[in-house]
Order: sequence, then structure tokens, then C-alpha cells
Amino acid sequence: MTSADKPSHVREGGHRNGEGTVKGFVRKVHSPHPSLNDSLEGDIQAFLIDDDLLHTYDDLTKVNPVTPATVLKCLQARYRVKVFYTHAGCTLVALNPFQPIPDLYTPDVMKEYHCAPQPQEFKPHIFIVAEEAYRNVQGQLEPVNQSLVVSGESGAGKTWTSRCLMKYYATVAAASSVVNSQDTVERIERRVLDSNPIMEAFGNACTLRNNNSSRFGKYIQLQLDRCQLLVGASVQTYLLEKTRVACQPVNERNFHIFYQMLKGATDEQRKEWKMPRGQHFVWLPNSEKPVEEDSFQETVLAMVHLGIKAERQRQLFRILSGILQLGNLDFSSSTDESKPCDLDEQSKDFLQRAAELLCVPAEELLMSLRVRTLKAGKQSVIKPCPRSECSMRRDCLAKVIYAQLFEWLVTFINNSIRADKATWCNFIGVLDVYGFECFQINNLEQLCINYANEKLQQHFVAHYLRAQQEEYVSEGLEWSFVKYQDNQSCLDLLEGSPVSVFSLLNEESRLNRASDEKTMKVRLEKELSDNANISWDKFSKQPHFTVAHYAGKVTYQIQGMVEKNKDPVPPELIELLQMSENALLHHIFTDKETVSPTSKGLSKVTVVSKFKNSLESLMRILHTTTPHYTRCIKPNPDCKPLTFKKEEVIMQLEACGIVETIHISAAGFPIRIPFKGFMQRYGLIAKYSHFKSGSHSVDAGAGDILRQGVENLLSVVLQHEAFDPLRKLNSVKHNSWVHCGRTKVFLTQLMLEF
Ligand code: AOV
Ligand code: MG
Repeated sequence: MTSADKPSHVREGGHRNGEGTVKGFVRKVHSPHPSLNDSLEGDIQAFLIDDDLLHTYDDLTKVNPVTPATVLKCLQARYRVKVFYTHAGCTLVALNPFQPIPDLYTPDVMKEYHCAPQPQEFKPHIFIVAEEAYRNVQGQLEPVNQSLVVSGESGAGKTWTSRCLMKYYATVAAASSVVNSQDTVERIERRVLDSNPIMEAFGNACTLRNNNSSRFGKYIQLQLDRCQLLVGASVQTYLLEKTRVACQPVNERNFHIFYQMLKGATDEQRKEWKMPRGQHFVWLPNSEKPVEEDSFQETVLAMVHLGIKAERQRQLFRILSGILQLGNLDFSSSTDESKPCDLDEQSKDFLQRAAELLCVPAEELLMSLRVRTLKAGKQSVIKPCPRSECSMRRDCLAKVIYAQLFEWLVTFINNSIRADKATWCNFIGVLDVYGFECFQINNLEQLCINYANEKLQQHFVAHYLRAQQEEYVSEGLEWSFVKYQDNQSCLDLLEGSPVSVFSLLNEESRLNRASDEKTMKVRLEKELSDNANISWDKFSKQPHFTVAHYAGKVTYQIQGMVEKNKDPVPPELIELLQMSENALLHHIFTDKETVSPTSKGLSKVTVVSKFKNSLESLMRILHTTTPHYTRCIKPNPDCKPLTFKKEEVIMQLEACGIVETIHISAAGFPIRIPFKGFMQRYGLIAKYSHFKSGSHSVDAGAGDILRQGVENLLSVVLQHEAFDPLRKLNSVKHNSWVHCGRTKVFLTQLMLEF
């Protein structure tokens, strides 16, 4: 490619593998790593490169020396000139611009990356990761499924990045023949993309950290056929934060879909949904706040594309509106304890509306909310509930409906986008979970979210930081071990056995004790104080515990945690919903496939047990794939455009172990090919190419003979004139680019590119 044909994305300075890399190319492991407390200025002085060139460093492994301060300075310099992606060895760092960047994600740019013989030569971009995974699917010897793991704290840009990745594949891997013009159902790529606005409308909400915060986790597998075309997809979701439906933290909002309805409904719909203009809904705080994701039309259009028929949509929106009406019910205590709680006139009106929208008898609805039925053998006794329990039942009804509706949607989406098993053979998985979060008040929701992030970090630690280095050692490579922060002890604290936060929570949940807060606190203190990741503030009056997560310390309040973990659903509520004449509501509470055991009110499976199991099965899938990591960084806590706060960024870099990653990548050999594969791949080339020395035998054999063969082959290949520039560039012996281990050949990226 001449410089004239190079698209704008081709690197200018070429600091990943061009001439400017001489210093950086000499692999050096700098340890111990200076910590944040070290003088930043001191580190900067040790910087061997010109400050003016800092922004040209496309790969942090080329920065010399690699310290938190130099990495930070480089990223800041790049951010200043609006360069948001930087390689960090095996990972890609993505800085959130917090403003739309025109021309960065257009289909033309996608095609340029896709068609490039060497996309790595282009400027760092999420599309390089996407393309690498896409090419990897074919595998060196056999096809391998790929996973794109996107991580970062809340608001860092994971969901945005996942959308970009999906758009990329929907563009470059489009199976253009699958067009269904007669039907309203759109072609598959469109449908896969349309699953996003629907899931975000129902599963995202405005929080203090992110106006479009994901309140569920998702792993979407993009299914590819033999020709690498996108033929379908399937989504797995993880623990929706359903408490938000009935209780929104101060200054936060409910799920987008409710506000979309409120804003986007036609007069006719308002009438049907009993949502007159100006009506206040208790469960819709901060409605006036303008949030970009409030496009009702977009959500409805996506539903149409996915094949959700008009009548189903009608049922769905009536249910949602029914939920909102429930939120306006206010019970007042009855003076006579033997009598059920009362409703004021206004509440009676909302009860009537809710009953109509949910298509259940108003009397039955009221009964299920304020009266408990105790079954003793064949007899049943009814007992009025105190006011607090009535409210709890009302909230529970809303939550169980919403959670089931969400599950139904996900199942519907899957049925609409999933390819027939016979048509696809490989997948690329995109993982986007809720990011690490720490609020003033944190409860079971944050504990689960942060636990999910610990699991992902552990996957990275185990797969990359630990396994890569262990492999060097076991393969007999000389290697000075890079120390890293292992978060295993935090995971042991949370989920380990025999005792952990989860095991104690589960025990307390099963015991059905009244004052569970205090006993929980005492047990945590007594049974887990050996673990250095847990602590308590002696002066705090609230029962709490503090966990030192890899991404920072979070204090969790214990109050309400055990109850949330039990997540009980009174059976009367389920019986009521099964009575509904709203076909969708009836369906989701009677259909065997969608009704989960918990919604029957029978199950003893706690929230954390279920979540732990689902994450473990996710980890098992991830382990069978080749992972690609993208670290999203939130450059400032206020989501301000183009604002870079050093303290914020360095904390995130340190938490995810970026410096250690760079050290291992810079000094390491990211490409490993088993001897046999190596011989199959390069043996022939060696035989038929014109080498300066052709006297070596390059035949494959077994065991040591095979290794000898590989060594011979390597020494032949390395004499080839193609490697002259590399030799000139770098006076170091060839074993810094390639190494022959016990069973594998280790190559640097650079070597493979030659
Ligand atoms: P998250 O997924 O990591 O948070 P998002 O992907 O929702 O964060 O990003 C937050 C906001 O940052 C988005 O709504 C965009 O406005 C902006 N943004 C992110 N990436 C880009 C980009 N590449 N270009 C322009 N704007 C961007 V959470 O879901 O809260 O953990 O639970
Ligand atoms: Mg998100």
C-alpha cells in the first residue's frame, strides 16, 4: 500500500512496529513497579521519549519505562489530541470521550479495517480487536470460538463498545442473501442489532454514575456459518436489578421504558394506558430529566423488526402501565388489627386502574395485597397484613411481573435471532456486564454487580497474568516473574467455602429469623475476620461490612440484605397473576419454559446462589473460547466531554493491573504454536524458499526429534533476508523475537508479522 492509498487510520508515527520503536523494542522488565505514591514527576523525568511525541505511542508496551505515571501521561497526551484507543499489549484501552466522535465508527471505517491485510498497522481501534477475533475464528489449525470481554467501571463505555462490536460484525459479516421482503420481520443483522434498544429500554436506567447504566449483564453469541457470515445470535442475560422497579435510589430513575412510554405515547395510548398528561407516578422520579435513551419510537420499531406483533405490544404496555399504577397505591394502617389495611379514595382509583390494565379482578388484587392466606392442612386461614407488609407485597408484585416480562422478552428475542443449530458452526461472544459501582448506600445489588466484576478480573488474572507466565516457566523459557495483584482472596471472601459472605447470607436466609441484621453482622465478624479483604468501621452505627475489591473499597449495608437474598414471592400473588385475562401476563406466569421456580414462590434458591451458578457457567464458556480484553476507562466521574482527571484514571489503571499486563506483554511472546502445527505451517515454506542455507533438515518427527526439527527450521527461517530489517533495527539476538520451548514455539507479534 502506498502512502497515497492509506486511509486516515493508518498510523503516522508507526510506533507499534515502525522505525520509531527502537528503544521500546528492547524488552526490559522494570520491577518493582513504582506505585501511585512515588513521585509522578520523578517518573516522568526518566521518560526516554520526547513529550511532544507521547501521543504517537499506539502501544503502551513501547513506552519506556513502563510505570503507572508514564502510562498515564501517554494516555492523557493521546486523549488531548482526541485519540481514544491505545494498545496495551494483549488488551485494548478505550478512553470514553463522552461525546460523539464523528467518522470514527462509520461503515467505511469498518470496511477499511476489515479489508486491510494487516489491520494492526492501522491506528488502534475497537475494530482491530473485532477483526482479530473474526480472523481467529478460522483458527490456525481448527476453528476456535472467540470472546470479546469488555470491562471497566460504571459509565466507562462497555455497552457503547459492545454495540460497536455488534455493528461491526453486522456490517462486515452480513449474509446479504437472507432478505425477507414480504414479511415485516427484518433481515438477521438488523434484528440482532435491534435487540439492543429493546434490552436497553427494559434493562438500563439512569443512575448517579451513568445516564444509561446497564442493570443486567449480557453475553451475546454471534453465530457464524462456515463462510464466516453472521447467521444468528443468542443472548444470555444475568440478574436484572429488579428492585429498581419499585424503589429508585435518590436522584436515580426507573428503567428507561417507563419514561419512554410517558413521553412518547399518543393521546390514544395515554387513554388506553390510563396515563393522562401531567399524572404523577411515584415510581417515576426525575421524569423531567432529559435522557438520550428516551426514544419510545425506536423501541417500538425494534419490536416490530423482531416480530413482536401489535397485539402483543398492546398487552405488554398495558402490563407496564399497570405496574406504574400499583406504585401509587398507599395503604393506611387500620386501627383495628384484625381488619385489613385501608386505601384512601385516590388509591382506590389507582387500584381500579391497575386491575383493569393487568386484567385481574380488583377485589382479588386488593385481597392478595393486604391479606395473607395461611394453609394448615386442608384448611386455610386468612390474616390481615400490617401496613408495611402490604407495601412489601405491592412492591413484590411489581418486581415479579417486571422480572418475568424481561425474561419473556429475552426468550422472544432469542427465538427471533437464533440461527438453526445446523446452520452455524462458530461464535464470537461479546460480554457486557454492569460495571463496578460504589454508592453512598450499597446493598445486595451492588454486592452482586461487584462480584461479577471480580469474576471477570479473575478470569483475566488466571488466563493472562498467571497462565502466561506459568507457561513460560514450564516451557523452560528464561523469565523474571512479574508480580501482579491477584483478586482470588476477595473472591474467596465472597463465594468461597466452607464460609464466605454468600454462605453466611444463604444460611441466614434459610433460617427465617426475625432480627437477621444483627446476627448476620456478628457472624461475618466472627467467621470471616481472617480474610484481609473484609473490614468494619468501629464507629458506624449501621450494621455494615466493607469489602476491598480489586477496583476499590465498598461498604455494604446489611439491613435488608438477607430479605433481598431470600426474595420471597407470596403464592397468592402468583395465583392472582395466573388468573389474568391479559394473554401475555397469563402466559408468562403459566408457561413452563418462562416461569422460573422462584416466581412460583416455592423455591429455596437464593439470589446469590442463582447468580453464582449463572456466572460459573459463563466462566466455563469463556474458558472454552479465545478471549480478547478491552478495558474501558472513565476519564472523569461526572461524564464530562473530553475531561481527563488523572487521579480517576490512574486508579482504574492500577485496579485492572494494566502496568503488569504491559510488562508481561512487552516481555512476552503472545503467539504460541505447538511444534507440530508450526512444522505443518512453516516446514513447506522452508523447503521451497530460497534460503541462504539449505542444508538443515526440516522434517517433522516425534518428541525430541520434533523439537530438533523445529529448531533447525527456525534457524533456517531466521536467516532469510526478510528478517534483515529486523536485525538492523535491533541488535539483540533472535531469541528475543522467537523462542523454542519444550512443546511450543513462542513468537512475538512482530515476528509473526514478518
Ligand atoms: P458502561 O456500560 O460501561 O456503564 P456506557 O457504555 O453506557 O457505559 O457509556 C456511558 C456513556 O458514555 C454512553 O452513554 C455514551 O454517552 C458515552 N460513551 C461511551 N463510549 C463512547 C464512545 N466511544 N464515543 C462516544 N461516547 C461514548 V454501566 O452499564 O453503568 O457499567 O452498569
Ligand atoms: Mg452498560
